[in-house]
Amino acid sequence: MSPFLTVSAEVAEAVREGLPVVALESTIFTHGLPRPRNVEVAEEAERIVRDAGAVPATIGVHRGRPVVGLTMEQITELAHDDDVLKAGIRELPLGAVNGRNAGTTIAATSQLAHSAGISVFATGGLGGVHQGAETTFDESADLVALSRNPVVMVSSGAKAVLDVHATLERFETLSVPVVGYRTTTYPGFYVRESGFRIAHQLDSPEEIASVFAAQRALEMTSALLVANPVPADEQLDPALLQGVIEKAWAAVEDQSVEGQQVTPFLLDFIRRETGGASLDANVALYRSNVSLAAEVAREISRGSATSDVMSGAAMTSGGGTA
Ligand code: PSU
Ligand code: MN
Repeated sequence: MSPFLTVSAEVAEAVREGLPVVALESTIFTHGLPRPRNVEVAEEAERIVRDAGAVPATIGVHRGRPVVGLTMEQITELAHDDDVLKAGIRELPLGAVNGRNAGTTIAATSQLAHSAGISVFATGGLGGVHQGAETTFDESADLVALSRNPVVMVSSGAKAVLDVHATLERFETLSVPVVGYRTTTYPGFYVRESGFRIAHQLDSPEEIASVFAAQRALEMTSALLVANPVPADEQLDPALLQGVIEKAWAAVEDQSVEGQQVTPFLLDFIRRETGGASLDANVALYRSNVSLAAEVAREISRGSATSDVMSGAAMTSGGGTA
């Protein structure tokens, strides 16, 4: 075991045996959701994965050390730590000196998941290009990380506060495939539709697993982004959302919020402005993403078991031409 990365025994064994594993991030509960709902959601996400027959791997930094497969105790500690940091990839090595707890962003989580051999990851909404990025240069490190870490990434689109059009353009530049799950409209995080179309639709966990297998066989380093809209009856009122987002950005300007604080500030502002309705939508879409991710992980696991059998068969028949 490395002193700089811990992989829990359960996760390490599941990966070794090719069992289905789903990675879960921690910034969503350290910075994205308020207490006490944050711990409940983190716990529920693990339960959804287990009930679907897969192994959850919640990823975060515990007392300076990146951990793949946090225990419930460690999750609770991070969720209640008033001084918890937000760790993108570049913050990960600093734990070796500061010894602090940190929630890992999608960028950092995807990197750690891939290092641990996990190929499916569920989250709420992706980071991306911020409004006004042409002058602030504020683009989430999630973008580059998703071009480098081959995982199936299930989300409900880019977070509503972002410049979604620019974010989709970046995914194209970075050669990151984006597919809609049973839709050709890119989802809008709290709402089902962002107003932007995507070219490709997949309709089942089997199809997602097949595309991912092809992507790996073609030696692509990027993630496969599966965009899964929030369930229809749980979306936020789209008319309400637009006005609130504008107010949220005005507040960022007014209060000179910068850097890593921007995203958590916006999410919290919207939660207060919508009287908690955005939080309910966020939790609902997260549940639905976790459950789809677990199905995809099972499919990938089944597929790799079958291909092992098939290549074994090909070998015993002398790699015959039949
Ligand atoms: N999705 C959510 N809530 C969150 C986030 C995503 O539903 O809190 C977090 C993710 O960890 C994502 C991060 O990686 O916000 C993006 O932050 P930034 O824009 O600073 O890169
Ligand atoms: Mn940023």
